[in-house]
Formats: sequence, structure tokens, C-alpha cells
Amino acid sequence: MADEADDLDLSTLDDDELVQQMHEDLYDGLADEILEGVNILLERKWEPYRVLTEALVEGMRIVGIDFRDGILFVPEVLLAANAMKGGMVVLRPLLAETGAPKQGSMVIGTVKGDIHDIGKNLVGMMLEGAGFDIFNIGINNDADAFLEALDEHKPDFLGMSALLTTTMPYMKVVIDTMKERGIRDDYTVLVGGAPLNEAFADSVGADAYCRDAAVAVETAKALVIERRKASSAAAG
Ligand code: B1M
Repeated sequence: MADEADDLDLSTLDDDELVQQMHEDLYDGLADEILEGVNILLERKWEPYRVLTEALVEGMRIVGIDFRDGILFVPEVLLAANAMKGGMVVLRPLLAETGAPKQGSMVIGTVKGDIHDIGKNLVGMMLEGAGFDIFNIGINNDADAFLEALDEHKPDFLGMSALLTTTMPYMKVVIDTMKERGIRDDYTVLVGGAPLNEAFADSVGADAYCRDAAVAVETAKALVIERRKASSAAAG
């Protein structure tokens, strides 16, 4: 497939064909082609968010199905992830450039034992675009790393990501450690990741579960408004 893709002039494809081709190129881990496809769609006046969701996230969903079914393996999925990240580098400043008024700040990271970071980075990018300052502390964070980042940046929100059923319980360890140190109520805790749901978020003591990056933005904005109302009511 790589050879065919080498010969193909992506700019000759119509939008649907191009997006379809990008799903195939992502599957094949072709970073240069993904970059080119992203740039072509942007030149065709696609909104950055549409490029992200329809071309990249959808492509990665397809990769995920074949990974689950044992058709793709870790090295191939890593190549796909790297190709996706290359596209995200182009989209990031565009998503962040909305001129949205400052809303608040978030420390965000993936929990201990988990190295998945695409979704977490995407959430960070979308929140930046919505006016949040983001302190992205990366992957494989233990409770001390999260708490150190909270102490350093004093954000409004803590965001935690987990993609594995084996790592998601670690969110409770982080929240319990915050309780032990008497700082739980200083932050609003949002959690997300493919295997999570609302009930899980409740069970670990998070303030909200965010299904995807768009929901993370809506949730964080709504909670900022709620918090402002509560503090102006308290001030009388
Ligand atoms: Co992994 N992996 N992986 N993997 N991988 C999954 C998660 C899996 C579902 C694949 C499958 O079987 N179908 C499966 C988990 C099964 C389970 O536990 N239920 C799995 C597995 C098993 C593994 C390994 C154990 C494989 C192995 O080694 N045998 C291994 C574990 C490594 C580790 O972490 N210790 C592993 C490794 C890898 C790669 C390194 C190859 C690569 C990661 C590269 C990287 O991230 N830099 C990888 C990838 C790419 C995937 C899939 C294919 C794609 C994940 C992704 O990036 N999705 C994934 C299959 C899938 O999810 N369909 C899979 C795109 C992204 C935009 O979506 O991350 O869901 P997502 O993020 C969304 C929402 O979930 C939400 O918003 C995001 C944007 O809309 N969200 C948040 C996420 N975090 C949030 C935080 C928030 C709010 C919302 O905070 C406020």
C-alpha cells in the first residue's frame, strides 16, 4: 500500500476520497502523507476541528479495531500514532488560536503504567483553544508527580487520562492521596479515556467524566461558570 500511496497525488482527490486515503495512510503509518493531507484539507478551508475528528480520530478508531482483533501489532500502531501526532502538530496552533478569553487552567496527565497520550494531548489542545492554560505532564504519572504539578502550577482543574482497564483504577489512588493531604477540594478533577464511564468517575471520586475532548471543553467551561457563581454568592 505504501508504494501506491507514494505514487498518488493527494491534491487530485476530492474531499471524501482524500479523507478515505488519509484513513489508509494513517493505518499504514505514513506520516508525510498525513501531514500533506492535513494541509490540503486546511487549504480547502476545512475547520481544524473537522480535520482532526473526521480524518485523524476516525482513522485511529479504525486502527484500534484491527489492533483489538490482532490484525495490527504494537510497532504498526506506534507508526500510526506517530503519523497522527505529526498531523496534530499542524492543527494544535490553529485550535489554540481562537482568541477565546482566559477561562482557567489545568494540569493534565496520563496515569501510572499507561503510555497512551494521543487523547490526552488532544484534550489539552482543545482546552487551550477554549482559553485554558494547560500544563501537560505527559504519561505514566504516579500520585506524587500529579501532586507536585498541582503544587507547582496551582491550576483550577486536574485532568487524568487512562486508556487501559488495568491503569484506570490508579485515578482513585491519586484522588485518595489528594484527600490524605487535605487538598482534594482545592481542585476540580476531570477524568477521561476510552474504557471509563460516568459510574467509574463517581466511584473514584472525580468531579466529572468527559467522554471526549469536546465534552471536556464543555464540562470545564460549565464548571468554571458554576464556580464563579458560587464564589460571588459567597461574597454576598
Ligand atoms: Co494501546 N490499547 N496498548 N497502544 N491503543 C488500546 C487502548 C486498546 C483499547 C486497543 C484494543 O485492544 N482495541 C487496548 C486496551 C484494552 C483495555 O485495557 N480495555 C490497548 C492495549 C491492550 C495496549 C497494550 C497493552 C498492547 C500491548 O502491549 N500488548 C499496550 C499498553 C502500553 C501501556 O500503556 N502500558 C498498548 C500500547 C499502545 C501503543 C504504544 C502502540 C499506542 C499508543 C501510542 C500513544 O498514545 N502515543 C496504542 C494505541 C494508539 C492504541 C489505540 C489503537 C488508539 C488510542 C488512541 O490514541 N485513540 C487504542 C484503541 C482505541 O482506543 N480504540 C489502544 C485516539 C484518541 C483520540 O482517543 O485516547 O480514546 P482516546 O481519547 C479520547 C477520549 O477517550 C477522551 O478524549 C479523547 C479525545 O476525544 N479522553 C479524555 C482521553 N483522555 C482524556 C482525559 C480527560 C478527558 C477526556 O481528562 C479531562
